[in-house]
Amino acid sequence: MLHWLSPLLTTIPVRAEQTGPKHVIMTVIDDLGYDDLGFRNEGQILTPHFNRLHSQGIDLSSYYVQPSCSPTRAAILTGRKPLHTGINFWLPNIAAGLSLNEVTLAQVLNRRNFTSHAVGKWHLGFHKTPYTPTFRGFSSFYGYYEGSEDYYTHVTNGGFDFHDERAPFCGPGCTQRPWHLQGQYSTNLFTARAVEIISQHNLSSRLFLYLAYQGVHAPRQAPAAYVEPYKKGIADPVRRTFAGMISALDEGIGNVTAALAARGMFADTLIVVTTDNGGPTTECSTTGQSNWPFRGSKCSIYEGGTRGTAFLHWQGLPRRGVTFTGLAHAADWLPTIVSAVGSRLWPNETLSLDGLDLWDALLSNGALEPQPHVQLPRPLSYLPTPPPTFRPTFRPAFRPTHSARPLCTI
Ligand SMILES: *[C@@H]1O[C@H](CO)[C@@H](O)[C@H](O)[C@H]1NC(C)=O
Ligand SMILES: *[C@@H]1O[C@H](CO)[C@@H](O)[C@H](O)[C@H]1NC(C)=O
Ligand SMILES: *[C@@H]1O[C@H](CO)[C@@H](O)[C@H](O)[C@H]1NC(C)=O
Ligand SMILES: CC(=O)N[C@H]1CO[C@H](CO)[C@@H](O)[C@@H]1O
Repeated sequence: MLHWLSPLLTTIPVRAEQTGPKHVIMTVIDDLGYDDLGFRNEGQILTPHFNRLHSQGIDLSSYYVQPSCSPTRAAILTGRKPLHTGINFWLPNIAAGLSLNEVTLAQVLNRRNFTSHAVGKWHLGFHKTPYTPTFRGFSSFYGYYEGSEDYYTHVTNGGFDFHDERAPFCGPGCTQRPWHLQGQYSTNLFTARAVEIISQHNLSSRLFLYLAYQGVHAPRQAPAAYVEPYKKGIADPVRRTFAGMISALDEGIGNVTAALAARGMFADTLIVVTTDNGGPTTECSTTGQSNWPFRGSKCSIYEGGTRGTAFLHWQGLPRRGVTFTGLAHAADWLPTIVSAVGSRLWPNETLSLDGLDLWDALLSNGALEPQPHVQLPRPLSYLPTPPPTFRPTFRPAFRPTHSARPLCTI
């Protein structure tokens, strides 16, 4: 796929009138409920690092997601809603994934001098190697292909699902299975990898890090040290362990921001934090989430399932510590981020988008309207669309060692 894009590498103009963030970190928290970070629940759960970014960033108070994970992840990465991606529900362990005709945010940013890495959960298909992250624009992947697993053994339904892929198009002969990491908590592992990516990033390109944490999806597991501070404050043992899972994530985001600062990248980085769906409470397997004040749960289309927590931080924001009350959806991130980094989409560069470019609306706190993604005025006649009959030439890298029966990994 690199071949048909290479003529573009030097031809994407930057919007001269605006200097946006240079790097982008998209942090996706799995199954985060609306009421689960400290700034929402009056400090019941201690999240100093999230709180600091939130208090100096922009809160999206009317932000919507799909009621389960794969559809939202597809929307974030393509700018398109389930009606168009065809990903309407979480993907069980079947021969399906995000269509190879879709163009991902990583692929879009790579044409604009970015190097993209993915860490954590994928859950957009793996039955054939070309559906896996390093074939979708990411130069590395460190995480799991399916929807959930044990945080320590990295086993789901009897199969070890942990892949360490350190090159683009990393198929057989390249993908590693890090068995030696069994026993280590995934929030620590994924944080360490994110910190490594930031520390090793060659600053002659821009960094896009898709950091899709496993936390706080079921199963309910947290190292004791993170749960300890809640012994007195939270009586319910379910919510207490859950709070520990959140605290681990908070420490992780603290480490990530510290790594950015150490590289001198923090001021130049747009950090987005989003859930993938509302917290599972009354439907699907709960880990201890709360969606207060909204009714409903993950797997329902009430606000509790679809109105998510999201905020963004960048030091260059003209207004910080504000709330954007306009409607926003996970599909808006792709055009919004392209705009934020000072670029525009070419005609036909992606399949037609559902998402809107919110960047000017966010910067003006709603004074300006969201825009359909603004295309460059001049069609690029030499930009081919992705070949519709792209045929994988690789054999699947990942052969599940367990049976192919559908997983309950909603
Ligand atoms: C954050 O960094 C500290 C110091 O390196 C480390 O001990 C801790 O485990 C890290 N936290 C996470 C969640 O990875
Ligand atoms: C960073 O990338 C540039 C351009 O590709 C290259 O010239 C340079 O050697 C790289 N630096 C390091 C430290 O790898
Ligand atoms: C990529 O960005 C770096 C740093 O901003 C710059 O030096 C380099 O020329 C850029 N490369 C391209 C191909 O735009
Ligand atoms: C394949 C495809 O979507 N082609 C479209 C590219 O954009 C032009 C307009 O710029 C449309 O007319 C084509 O249909």
